[in-house]
Amino acid sequence: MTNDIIIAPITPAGYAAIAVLRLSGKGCIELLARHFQPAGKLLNSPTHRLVHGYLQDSRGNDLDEVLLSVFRSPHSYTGEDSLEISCHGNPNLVNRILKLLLQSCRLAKPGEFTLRAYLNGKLDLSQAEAVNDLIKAQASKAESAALMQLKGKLSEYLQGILERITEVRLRCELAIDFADQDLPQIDLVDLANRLQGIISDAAELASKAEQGRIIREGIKVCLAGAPNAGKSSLFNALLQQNRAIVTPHPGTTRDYLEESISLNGFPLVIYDTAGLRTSQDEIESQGIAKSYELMQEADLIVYLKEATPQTGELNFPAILRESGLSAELVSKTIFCLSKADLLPENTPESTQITFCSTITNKGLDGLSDQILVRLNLSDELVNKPLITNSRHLAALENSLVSLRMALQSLQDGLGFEFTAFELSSASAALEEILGVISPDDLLEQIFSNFCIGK
Ligand SMILES: Nc1nc2c(ncn2[C@@H]2O[C@H](COP(=O)(O)OP(=O)(O)OP(=O)(O)O)[C@@H](O)[C@H]2O)c(=O)[nH]1
Ligand SMILES: [Mg+2]
Repeated sequence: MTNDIIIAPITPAGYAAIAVLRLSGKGCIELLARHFQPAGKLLNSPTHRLVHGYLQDSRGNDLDEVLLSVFRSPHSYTGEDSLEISCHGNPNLVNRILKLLLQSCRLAKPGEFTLRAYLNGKLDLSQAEAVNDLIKAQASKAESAALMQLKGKLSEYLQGILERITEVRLRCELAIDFADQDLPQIDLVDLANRLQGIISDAAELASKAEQGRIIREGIKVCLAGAPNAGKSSLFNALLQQNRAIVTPHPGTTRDYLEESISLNGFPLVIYDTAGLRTSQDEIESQGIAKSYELMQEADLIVYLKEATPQTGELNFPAILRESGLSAELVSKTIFCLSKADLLPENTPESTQITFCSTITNKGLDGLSDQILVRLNLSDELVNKPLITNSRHLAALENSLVSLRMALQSLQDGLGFEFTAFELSSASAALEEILGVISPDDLLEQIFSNFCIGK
């Protein structure tokens, strides 16, 4: 059933000043009025009003003094009649109210309020997904990206592309319909230019999707290097907290550590790992195997090479060789000379290796900047529509394939039927992002990741 009355607490469980329960579905206002004094005030309330009164149990005893927010269809989050009950934030009280009302309605499933908002046309699918992203965002840039999507900026941008595709398709269809009539020739160059423009805009959007993905999911940065290189010290410095054990004994860190920070508003997940060496110790060996797994999965590796007072002129090829990293790992690695405070004053810096010291803090800001630069994470990234979700990227890429085929068919003179067909496929793929038509199992998959009450 998609229009029965559902209820859920929408504030976290626990003691607080206020707790809020949300009810939605046709008849929910009348349902609550049966347990509310003064009932008439609620029944006659227009939309977007607060109604003060008392909730009563089935024997007419007062349960709590509450404030009801009334939303009448279609002016509500779900598009249906809805109510929010603000009661006192005692979890036992919340349970009693919930139990009472559950006699005449049912508990909402995760994301069910937002699913209804989508089904009632209040949000498109990408906006509905943004609601969940916003709730789960781990840093301000992730919040901005989600909010931008929730406000419909991505949808508007995609709608614009969809309109341009439709325009080209209609021209092709016109050419098909009037092929045997004496109409002015279709301007092929203009058509190809239009298509090329659409392709480059769609490709530009797709090219930022990797940054979008890591902003949404958290950017995995793995600190690696030989034992004693200073990984745990750097980990603590980035966290600004003494989280990891630091000792002069090589092999201190065995199990890896994982912590989240916000770097310039970008959500980073940093891993401190066991130092890389050949070890006979079973526990340490397992830790080292984990270090390699984490390096593989990371979006970026910071490889530390320890400086000593004897470090003379830097030999980058030798450091690279000594690291033993594969070419694949090297391509996502920042090499960093740690303990730079031990170097003689005038040691020249290198373009291939950043210097840092957790004793003097020299180079730490530079390293942070370099992390963002290497991942192409600029402040402007979240000021424009951004694809952050792999479902969206897959659909956009499918659309791009069809758009490129459409252009090819036009250039090869295969006939406007082919071009029009590819353009229809390109539109259908983009519409999947907005959820113009969405199969139930996709909706189930998306909304089951939401929390109850949203
Ligand atoms: N002079 C100097 N010493 C440092 C610096 N960073 C770390 N150290 C010292 O180097 C030693 C090893 O530091 P850790 O941070 O534990 O090194 P690690 O890479 O985590 O070592 P493992 O966990 O054993 O792999 C400690 O005695 C630290 O105090 C630095 O910037 N300058
Ligand atoms: Mg360590």
